[in-house]
Amino acid sequence: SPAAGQIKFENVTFGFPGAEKPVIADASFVAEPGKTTAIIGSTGAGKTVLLNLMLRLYDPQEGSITIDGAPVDALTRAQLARTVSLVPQRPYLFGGTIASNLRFGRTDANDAELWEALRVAQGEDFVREKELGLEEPVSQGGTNVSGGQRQRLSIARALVAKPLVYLFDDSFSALDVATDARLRAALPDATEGATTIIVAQRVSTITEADQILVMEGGEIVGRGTHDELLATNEVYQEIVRS
Ligand code: DGT
Ligand code: MG
Repeated sequence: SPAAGQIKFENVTFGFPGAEKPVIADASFVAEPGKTTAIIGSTGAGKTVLLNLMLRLYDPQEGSITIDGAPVDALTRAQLARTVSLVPQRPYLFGGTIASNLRFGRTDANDAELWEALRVAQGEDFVREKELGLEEPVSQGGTNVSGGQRQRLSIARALVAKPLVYLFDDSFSALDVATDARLRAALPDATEGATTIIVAQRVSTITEADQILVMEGGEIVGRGTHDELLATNEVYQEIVRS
């Protein structure tokens, strides 16, 4: 079957060398193309490590991770980078211009595509205000760009790449609630057909997700829709109350 971007974890266990307790313990789930899978859980629960495992920043000690049935460790890192775009929890910009940063994942994207990605990522206005627009210089690390702007450029960069799989690691919690809402309203059209995985802190970011995974201490302790988890899962109820 053609590449679609289905991600499957089967009994994945991962621990850092020397640590006595695994950081991810026996995790199994499927994230389907065209659907949004959300991951929520307290700090240190293992959400970032789970996303990083998909990109093979580390490899699990046990279990398997596949994309469309193919083990991720059978893909080259270049193939993986074309298939999966991660918006990291701490976005990184390199020295260059706004345009070169946005084209990181797909060098042949034209300016109209960059503007469209910026529109979705709620970054269009601040780039238009720059004297040189898309050609505005960015210093290494993005130190001449505010944290919120870095976040939006990082989201736009992922959109420009048009991958099969989007991983958003806590990409929306630094945005104010109104911007978060506008971005998420624009996102489904922009990512249509892709597999979307969103790590979130705010429940309001993920209430519409097709599937929510609740993580605690490296384990997936609940899964379902918002309404299902609200009715049945104590950890989720606690997150909603807090
Ligand atoms: P967050 O971002 O604060 O909401 O927390 P999570 O859920 O993203 O947590 P995560 O995946 O960064 O960390 C899970 C656990 O793994 C936590 O106990 C810290 C530990 N850990 C993370 N990165 C490393 C690392 O590079 N080396 C070691 N030894 N431990 C790490
Ligand atoms: Mg994290």
